Amino acid sequence: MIICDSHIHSEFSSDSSAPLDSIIQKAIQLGIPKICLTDHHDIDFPINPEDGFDFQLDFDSYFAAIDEIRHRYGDRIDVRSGVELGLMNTVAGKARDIADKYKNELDFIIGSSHLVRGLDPYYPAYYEGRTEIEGIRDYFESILENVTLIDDFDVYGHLDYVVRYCPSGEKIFRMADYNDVLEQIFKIIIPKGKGIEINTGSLYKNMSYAHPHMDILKLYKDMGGEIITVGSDAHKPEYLCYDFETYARDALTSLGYRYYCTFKNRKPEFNPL
Ligand code: HSO
Ligand code: ZN
Ligand code: ZN
Ligand code: ZN
Repeated sequence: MIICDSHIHSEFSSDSSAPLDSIIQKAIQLGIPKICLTDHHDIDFPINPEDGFDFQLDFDSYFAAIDEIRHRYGDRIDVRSGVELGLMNTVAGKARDIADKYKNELDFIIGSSHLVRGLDPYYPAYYEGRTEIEGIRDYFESILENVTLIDDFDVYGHLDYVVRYCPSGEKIFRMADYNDVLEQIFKIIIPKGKGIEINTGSLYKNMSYAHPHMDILKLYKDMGGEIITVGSDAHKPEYLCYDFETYARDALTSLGYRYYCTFKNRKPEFNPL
């Protein structure tokens, strides 16, 4: 059984209104002994007037709330504190500052791409003036730049997130179109000891597979990668551990993975699948 959800959002994220308490109560009800909270902090995020979300985390209030939760529920669940750090090639210094400043508080950092050169693939303008394949390729190329410049993350989040918002949907994705750039990404992150995640968030949205595509998970493994975390990307308690046993475990074991990781003090722990 997968006993930890390592990608969760609460009301400390702009795009969630789930009280921390409701998430922890749900986790206890599901019977998982540990959980890692990963609220959003997107460095240099341009506020979108459509929703007003700024994706800035108030770290001090967040850590204080986690402390309080640990006092309340610490005898029933191990609550870890993480962050989903939105990365771009222009924010290397700021990412380093955050990881340094909170080195005693942060158990885990997911590095994610929510923006490519300031553009959010969530909005259709991302594809203006180019094909979908070019837009997807640009997403992976920007990840390659990020992982070349930035070390302040433990796993890279939802590697093919861009596919989720593609106008023609997941059927546009063909591994052969991006194999070279994905290989370059893994050539950089694997020797650095960095992982990737399997993110089941797409499964309760509009996709038939979790992030990233099985071919990408396979490539990471074939190239020697061993660090995989499992997260639901839930922004509401009801999605905690979504499809972990019915999808994620089988997907990983079918590729030959025998362990998944959880993180404490920025160090991986290997748990049998
Ligand atoms: N970053 C969000 C998606 C989003 N982008 C909402 C803009 N608004 C995924 O957690
Ligand atoms: Zn979000
Ligand atoms: Zn994300
Ligand atoms: Zn997330």
